[in-house]
Amino acid sequence: MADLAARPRRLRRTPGLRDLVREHALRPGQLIHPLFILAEDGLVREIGSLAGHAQRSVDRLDDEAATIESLGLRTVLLFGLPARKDASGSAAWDPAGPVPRAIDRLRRASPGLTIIADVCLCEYTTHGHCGIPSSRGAVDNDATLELLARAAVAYADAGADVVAPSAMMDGQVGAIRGALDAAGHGDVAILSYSAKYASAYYGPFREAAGSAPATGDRRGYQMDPANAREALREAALDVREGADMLMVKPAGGYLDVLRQMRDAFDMPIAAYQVSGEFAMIRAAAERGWLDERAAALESLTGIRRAGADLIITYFAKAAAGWLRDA
Ligand code: PB1
Repeated sequence: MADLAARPRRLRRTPGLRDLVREHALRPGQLIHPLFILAEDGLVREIGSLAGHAQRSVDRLDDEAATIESLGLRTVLLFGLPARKDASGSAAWDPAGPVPRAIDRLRRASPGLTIIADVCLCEYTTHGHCGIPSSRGAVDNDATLELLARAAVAYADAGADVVAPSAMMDGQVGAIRGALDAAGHGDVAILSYSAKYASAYYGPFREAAGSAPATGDRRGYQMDPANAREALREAALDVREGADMLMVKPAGGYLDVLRQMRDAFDMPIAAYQVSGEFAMIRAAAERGWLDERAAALESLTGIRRAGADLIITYFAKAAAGWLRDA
């Protein structure tokens, strides 16, 4: 045998040694499960592009909530699918809308769940943009702030623990913080989508939520995938405006950004493994090209290793089951 002082393979020799020195682990409690909430009653509609996920009516949430909790998941992220849309996205702040009603139902069915409500207009607008159009056709940043704040207050009024502004409007965190505090919701936290990129990986979500922009794209407000320094600037602004948690989205293609944000900020950082990231692994597995469990857990471990405290993922239920059975 060669006389080597260092043999890193000594600590890979057995499963026990590998477990002993493993540097990062996933916990179900760190995983956040997205839910799509229908305004209409009595429906569960499977989402073809997001296998295993469905659009659910409020009155069809109890069993899903029980399953989520039985798997050791503790947090859900709600997206509303209104019965009607308009140019201002007014269903977003309707107290009888899908998200406030879902918050109320989940609060009663599963009081132990942490409920995060996404705050954006794209699911609620006829044009599909995350804000309202200006006279010049771009999204009117400052006019949108007041509407986002109105929606956030509606979700806080319904009992949300956290609101998550995903519209990528400048000043959205400050506007929402101010509105929540003025409405007596100083204890409702803000998870800001700080570094949200104009990504090509959102397609399955847009199909699930009917939220694709009817014209143009989101490059006038979401970040350029080529930019990393800018993400730190966005995060610093969100911290200054009152964000309680930060986020990088998507995750897999942005682990460098996640690591830089982790190293720069001490607060909780979430990463969003988006619909396209999920669909890629799921589709390859369906074709027998990848082992879904191994590939999904490897992708989530990489996101955790890069610095995410919380991971929003469409694999949350599956991963919780795999981790339990590991
Ligand atoms: O899983 C996903 O693809 C998330 C998509 C994300 C939800 N917050 C948005 C992406 C987009 O359509 O631009 C919706 C924007 N508010």
